[in-house]
Amino acid sequence: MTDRAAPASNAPASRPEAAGASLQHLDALIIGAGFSGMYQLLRLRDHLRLKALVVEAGDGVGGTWYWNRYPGARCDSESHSYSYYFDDDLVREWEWSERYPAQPEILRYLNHVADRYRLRPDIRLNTRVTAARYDASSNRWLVDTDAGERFSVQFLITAVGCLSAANIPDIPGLADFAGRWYHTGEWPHEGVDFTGRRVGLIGTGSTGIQAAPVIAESAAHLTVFQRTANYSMPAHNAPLSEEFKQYVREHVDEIRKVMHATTNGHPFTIAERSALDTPAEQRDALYEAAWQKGGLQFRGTFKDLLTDQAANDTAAEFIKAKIRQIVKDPVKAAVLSDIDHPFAAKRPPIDTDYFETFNRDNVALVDLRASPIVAITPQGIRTKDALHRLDIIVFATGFDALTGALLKIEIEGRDGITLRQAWRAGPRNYLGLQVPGFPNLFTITGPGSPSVLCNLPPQIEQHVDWITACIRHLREHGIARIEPVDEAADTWQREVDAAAKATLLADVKHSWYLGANVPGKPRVFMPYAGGFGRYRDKCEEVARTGYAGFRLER
Ligand code: N01
Repeated sequence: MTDRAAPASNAPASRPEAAGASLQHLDALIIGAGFSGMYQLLRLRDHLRLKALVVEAGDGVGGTWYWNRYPGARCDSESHSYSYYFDDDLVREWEWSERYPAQPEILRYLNHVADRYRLRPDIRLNTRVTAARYDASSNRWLVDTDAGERFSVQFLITAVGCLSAANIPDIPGLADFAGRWYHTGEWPHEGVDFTGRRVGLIGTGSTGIQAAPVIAESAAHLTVFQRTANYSMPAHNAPLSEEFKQYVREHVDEIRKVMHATTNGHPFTIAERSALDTPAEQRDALYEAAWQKGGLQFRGTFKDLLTDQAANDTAAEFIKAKIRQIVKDPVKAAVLSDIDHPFAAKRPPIDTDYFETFNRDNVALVDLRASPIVAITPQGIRTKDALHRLDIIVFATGFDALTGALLKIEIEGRDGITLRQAWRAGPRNYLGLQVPGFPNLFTITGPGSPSVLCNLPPQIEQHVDWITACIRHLREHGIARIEPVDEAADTWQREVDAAAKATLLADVKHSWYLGANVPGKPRVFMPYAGGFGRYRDKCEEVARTGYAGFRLER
């Protein structure tokens, strides 16, 4: 199937000249031109023939991959699965060069998609949505942008990404720092030259672990500030062989089916065997094989790694032993392997020479648990025990995940209730797709959906397809408004909680899955941990039964 026969653009052709310009009427407005916004545009415009527009703050498409240009930025999902699968021709014609695609290649891919499906005329760049208010009398959303434009739309769809609102810690003295500082998620497009510089890197999540080895290569000196030690497995990234590329071209349907059925939307399954029922020697051999293979597949070695602490301990001990083996300095090795959470209960990073980097003469490690940051001074970072002199500080401190980007927009629903007020105690919605009190607002990969626990492109496609089918249903049945009922949202919230509690994920108190990385954020486990396959089934059942749990009004 191909979507190439797109109609000509049907959105307002150009930006009205002045602020305060007249209201522009559309069927749907989509916020964000990343993986989700672009696919949603394609579906609404070319399949439902709606008048739809994407509004995007950046000056290019790509979303998260437009902004995250930090050194070493690379996807942890394998390239052949970090792709759209809605069009077999697209899968077959695009050739990824490496097992894990680097940021520039992903951005090229997304630009290719924008061109191939002629999406650009219906994407308004350099424009940020600032506010959206639901007007009950007209059943329209009134959407304001920072360019002074106002849109009136029936459907408002957020495609703002789960990890797009940068979390910059409020450390006293940052404004006085004499050097330069950057957050990895808002990286300068011209790059940063570390040559001859003393660099401080705060954060050892997936991003910090990718960035450290690359920064260390060009910087005069790198100090890694670690608050929480982390597991990481080697990526074993490499160019893709011609045989593998051919395999992908010939197995598109099979790969898609595996991704749709598995817990995390990856193209590999979780083994049926239990870690505890496997003799220790055999177990270690299986871990070793998974370590040599590399990547997130390590999680799939045994079925009980995320549900049984004792099973998890076997994987944790294996990885900690690897860290101690790789890192030569016993003090650094002890700090790096002093990990206090179960393996994969926080998002496990994968790396290229992360632990090896600490064997370099120009790399130091600061244990912030032992010596916390007190302040940033003009000269650098002062911890309880020392002043670390720096020219550049890199914040690899993550994101206000899942809710941050949504709450940056002033969204006001029915009866004047804002999303911020509705979510004061944490996000509450139905299926991660719709919020009670906010009719005709859809949140692609919102909290309450598998989202960040999943390889994102398949989860995005599933959400976009569901939203598209839902809007088609509304139109075909003369329904003007859809909104979840409170009971459905409450029941779903309980399911999200129960799914998390059935795993070890909910026990990690310092996890951003719980909002713990952002001071003052409600501590609520946000993504749905029941598995992508189960979640898909649930969404399909809801649609099949005439959108049970939603109120549909003419
Ligand atoms: O962010 P993180 P990330 N003082 O929140 C530390 C995706 N991603 O950008 O654990 C000192 O995981 C914080 O410490 P702690 C992927 O889903 C995808 O690395 O909170 N330290 C932690 O070490 C990933 O999971 C790809 O105690 C502070 C680090 O900063 C997600 O993005 C590639 C601090 C933040 O780690 C987020 O990863 C890269 C403070 N005040 C990332 N505040 C792909 O492949 C925070 N930290 C698609």
